[in-house]
Amino acid sequence: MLPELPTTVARPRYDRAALKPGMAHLGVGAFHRSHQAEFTDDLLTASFDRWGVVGINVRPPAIEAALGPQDGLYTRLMREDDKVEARVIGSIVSVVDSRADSRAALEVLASPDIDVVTMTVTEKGYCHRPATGELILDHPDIVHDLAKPEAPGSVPGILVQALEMRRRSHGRPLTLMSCDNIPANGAILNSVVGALAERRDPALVRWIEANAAFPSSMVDRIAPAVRQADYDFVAEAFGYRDQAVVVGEPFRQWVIENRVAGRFPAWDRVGATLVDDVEAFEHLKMRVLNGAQTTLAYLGVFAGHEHTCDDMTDPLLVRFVRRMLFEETLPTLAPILGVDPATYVEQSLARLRNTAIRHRNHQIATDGSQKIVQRLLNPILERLRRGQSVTLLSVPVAAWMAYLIRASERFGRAWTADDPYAERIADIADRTGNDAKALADAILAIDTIFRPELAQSPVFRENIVCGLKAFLASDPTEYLRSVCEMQTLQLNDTP
Ligand code: CS2
Repeated sequence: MLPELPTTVARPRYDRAALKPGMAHLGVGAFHRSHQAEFTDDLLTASFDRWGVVGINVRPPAIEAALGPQDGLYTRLMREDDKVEARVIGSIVSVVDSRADSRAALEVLASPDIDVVTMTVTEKGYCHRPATGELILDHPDIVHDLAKPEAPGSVPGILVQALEMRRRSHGRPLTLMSCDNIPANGAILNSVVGALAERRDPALVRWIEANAAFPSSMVDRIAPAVRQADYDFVAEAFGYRDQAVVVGEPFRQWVIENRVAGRFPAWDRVGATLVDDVEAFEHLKMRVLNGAQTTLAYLGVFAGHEHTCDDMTDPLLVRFVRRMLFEETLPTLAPILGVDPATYVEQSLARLRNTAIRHRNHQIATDGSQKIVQRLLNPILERLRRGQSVTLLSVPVAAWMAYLIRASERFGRAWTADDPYAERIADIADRTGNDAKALADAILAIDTIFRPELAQSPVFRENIVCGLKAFLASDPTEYLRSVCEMQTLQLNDTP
């Protein structure tokens, strides 16, 4: 338990001892603790019910060590420039570490007390092909889970086994809700779970169809990896050590598809929005806010900046990103009643300027292969199909390639890149050297990321080659400046 709290730290205002587990969450990282767990804490305050969260980690970090001794409690700091607000969140009732052995996690997920499973397991946790959303059947974790379905290690494998256990023991329905930044995340989760279940038992497939729901959801709050300075801040400012502090910005948003099976928490009472179709919200968030973050991350690394908020002090980067969002991204978005896209862009850029949120460019650059499809490539493909320019949106795609190329041996290992495709692209770079055209050809041929229709577009290809040349040269600023200064963008005549 945390010690006596100073009055400056808000605490749960409900009877925590009476809180029972009603849902589970896979992937209790900084994001979950800053977002869904806080919404749930708000809900418990507004209308107490059996909605305690059991946190499960399938991958590192080990949460039992941090949250266990604190009885699931932790401090959530909300920061904006020099303002800080602290609050202890009480919605996580227990934590289970499932990294080495999934038995305890399966027991929780199969329990009749659990009505909802939410998850933030990152894009690659779904073991799907980013370009198409299909389960990768030869993914090593999936190969393992197909051979040993009762001792699964992957997220789809764990969920399928839990569903099978529910079917056999009590048959209660379950809502499984992805909160990851992938488009149609509910449909993707449904598809990877369904694909594994199909290989197991047709009766299980039918049971899942009748008893499980996979709503999509769009989640938003910037909550970077926690730094030592954050732990120290809590100790100095409030007088206690908390091993599970999280830091987030004031902004938060949660849009949930209204498709549930059984009991479901009324998060809409505390700020979440329930809608029939999440797609327009997902596209808005992933293409504008996440698209800007990814773009700034790569360009920021090349410019020698450390964090997003440092990128936002660089006039060239800001000019580029604003122009990209207004000219090429916004026209790809479907209108949303009550949302002005231009205001959304300005609000997103203002969020990225928050100097108290130390979001490292290298953190956002992580797993770029899993992020660029929804953030950049989908809007590019839509524009190409309509014969519209893609000059600006192609720049961060070339920057992502250059980021992985420059991490290769041949390019002097400028940094360590953390991406499932890092090795493959480093091999291409080691083999190919500095020939931008050959590099572009080899990388665009990776069809799990680039759909053939996109990879074969001469306009897109040409943009990528130009961008690669610039980003592999010592100073890409001239190139960025020239892109920013183009008066009118060329229209593509051939998609
Ligand atoms: C970021 C996201 O690391 C990343 O990929 O773009 O974590 C981003 O901060 C969140 O999606 C904001 O809601």
